[in-house]
Amino acid sequence: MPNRLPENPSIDEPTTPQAPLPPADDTRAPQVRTATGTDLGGDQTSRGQQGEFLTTAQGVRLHDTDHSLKAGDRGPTLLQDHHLREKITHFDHERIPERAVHARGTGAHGVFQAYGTAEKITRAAFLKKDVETPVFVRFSTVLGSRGSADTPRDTRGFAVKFYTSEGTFDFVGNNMPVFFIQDGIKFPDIVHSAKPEADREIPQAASAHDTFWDFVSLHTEAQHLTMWNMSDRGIPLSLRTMEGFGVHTFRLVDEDGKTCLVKWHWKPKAGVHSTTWEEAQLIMGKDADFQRRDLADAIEGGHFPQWELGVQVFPDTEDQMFEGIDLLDPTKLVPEELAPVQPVGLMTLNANPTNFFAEVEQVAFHPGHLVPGIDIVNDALLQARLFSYLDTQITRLGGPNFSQLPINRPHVPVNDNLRDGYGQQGVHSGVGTYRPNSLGGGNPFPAESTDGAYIEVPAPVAASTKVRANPATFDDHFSQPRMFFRSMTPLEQDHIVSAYTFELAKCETPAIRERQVQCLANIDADLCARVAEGLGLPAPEPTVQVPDRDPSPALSQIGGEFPVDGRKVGIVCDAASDLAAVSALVEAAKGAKLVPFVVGPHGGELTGAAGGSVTVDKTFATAASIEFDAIVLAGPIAPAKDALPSVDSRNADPDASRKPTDPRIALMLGEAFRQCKAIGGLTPDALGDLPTDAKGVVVADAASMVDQLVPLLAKHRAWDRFPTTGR
Ligand code: HDD
Repeated sequence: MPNRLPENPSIDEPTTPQAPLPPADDTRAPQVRTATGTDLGGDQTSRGQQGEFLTTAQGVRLHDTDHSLKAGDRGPTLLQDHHLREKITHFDHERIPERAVHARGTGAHGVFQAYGTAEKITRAAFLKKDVETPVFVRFSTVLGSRGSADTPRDTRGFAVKFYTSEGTFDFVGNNMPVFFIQDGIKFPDIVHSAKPEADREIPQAASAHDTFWDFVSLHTEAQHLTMWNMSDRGIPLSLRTMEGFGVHTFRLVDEDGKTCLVKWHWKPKAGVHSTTWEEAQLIMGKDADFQRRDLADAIEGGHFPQWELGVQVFPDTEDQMFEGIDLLDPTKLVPEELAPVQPVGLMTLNANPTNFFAEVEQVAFHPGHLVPGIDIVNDALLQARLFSYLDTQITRLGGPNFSQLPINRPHVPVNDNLRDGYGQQGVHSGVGTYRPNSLGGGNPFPAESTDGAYIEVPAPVAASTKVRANPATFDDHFSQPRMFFRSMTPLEQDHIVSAYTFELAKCETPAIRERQVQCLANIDADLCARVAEGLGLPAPEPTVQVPDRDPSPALSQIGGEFPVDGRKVGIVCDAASDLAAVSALVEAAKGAKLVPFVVGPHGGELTGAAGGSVTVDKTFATAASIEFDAIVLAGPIAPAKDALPSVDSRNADPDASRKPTDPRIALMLGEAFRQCKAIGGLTPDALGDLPTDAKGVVVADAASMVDQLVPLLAKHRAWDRFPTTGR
């Protein structure tokens, strides 16, 4: 938690006026600029909170904000109480419309440092060697409303605002490299189908319902992204463990005007990790803010999340095809085996928002916010997006001047002829608000390429006829979902089978289930047969000929070892545990950059029966398996007096008090075991009946426990605990 209190705070309400506290170290956003890019100086909260006294919005000091003005202390409230009306009226208007999609999200500030490797393909200044550019990132789910949980099965938004020296560049991507539709005109259709159903507005933040599967089974170009959603990519563990993709192909242009085509990738340094579906559902019940909290805690704890930005580069050919893949088709990816991702820079998130509404809620991204050196292609999905974002933001942010909001202000001088409108913050001087003019001395002047002007690449436009149609190269809807499924490990395939079976079993209309099973038959016979079996349906024959593509092992997220910075370890103990060993383990975990949490039977200080003491971070009542990447039992854990009796046979054991029979701890341990998390015991009997020879279970003393846990955490989970779990 950020330190929100002064040193040695009194528990009583302060009586002496004090200046407002500055933001905590991890919540210092970049400095506020005016609409013309001038640095306002000072702290970004300074305009919101100044001086030590409470005032009205007009700056008049207030004597009382706790009582409305009444005709006698038992009398009616007087209409003349302006402070009452100002306070309530402002409150009544505090909420703005949530985003039509991506309403649920969180954000952080950071910095992007370029390696210089992209200099040969783009003139973009922020990609030149060692240039550092401030960024603001917003991660989001797509379907849920603003107050929905963080961990539903869904695509995640991955939007990055680069405040570059040439103006703002927005990367508005997702954690999946493909999209549901090939043309933006279908966006309202996919969103209407996936959002809660129109009659009862259920289910919230879930695709497991009739209208979604009705649409994707009829509109088969959606099958590829649907496959990604049904895979582990649809349930990321943390925002820190997600990849990001620009989805569309973009055109880069170098200093000499030479162009190439690219696809953007963000690769998390922490690796790509997901929850299991059981875990995701537990999290939704126990901590709706799980990923928001995880990101903020990691930044506050100094475990700054990092992603490398990379590009797949393709020649800018006339047909814009690469290895038989149409680069204008956003439902297709290019396997990394065919075009490796080349790193061009590193992003580090290092500061939490100071004010969630001002920054995360009001930030406005737009895929058309481009800088010199980056241009677009004729992808019909992207072209519709170029219209949609500005349009929606005018409603959401109450008028056309939202680029003047602190979080949206460019970090370079702005000199436009845009004037007036709701929410105008600038006090523009002069009358020459048009071009050409002589009354303003001709200002502002158009810039040349040599002045850093953005000039569209003069790409040829094929002479053609007006049509509402897709090219024939967009027709194949099944070869890439097939490639994706066949690129997965057996474990990941199990997860996909379970996800389809779960989601389709939730559909109430049999014809929709059957139609989707037919789509699966076109993708892969084994996948189809297994899902059909789970649904109690026959597995149909394919109806279309689908070309086979080589599998792309890079699509699998199982395997590899990653840094363990910021991974969380719960250390469960009670007064009967060796608390000196617990303290030693806490220090050793911190030394390995892990985040230890002592879990004890009650809050405050825990004193050991044999001496020693530790501060409890979470209690048996509040801690849950989902909060930890690894759990260590210090043993012995006695049954809690207030806990429900366990059905576990160990209760009959006369030595039960020496084993972790507290039902809450038994539940936590059982879940962690099923979720293939690393589990440790500081003594041989600390784990009770848990099989200590199972994969990813270690018994070690405090001195060597961390050395044993780190390699397990580096692999994320001991997936080999259950050879094929189907979980
Ligand atoms: Fe979109 C928000 C990503 C297609 C219309 N989109 C939004 C956000 C992300 C994306 C990350 C949240 C930005 C934030 O945090 O504020 N959208 C994508 C990607 C797409 C995509 C990767 C396909 C490749 N979107 C897309 C289409 C349309 C939209 C085809 C409409 C034609 N998207 C919107 C929107 C949103 C939005 C309705 C809602 C809030 C906002 O824009 O500002 O305009």
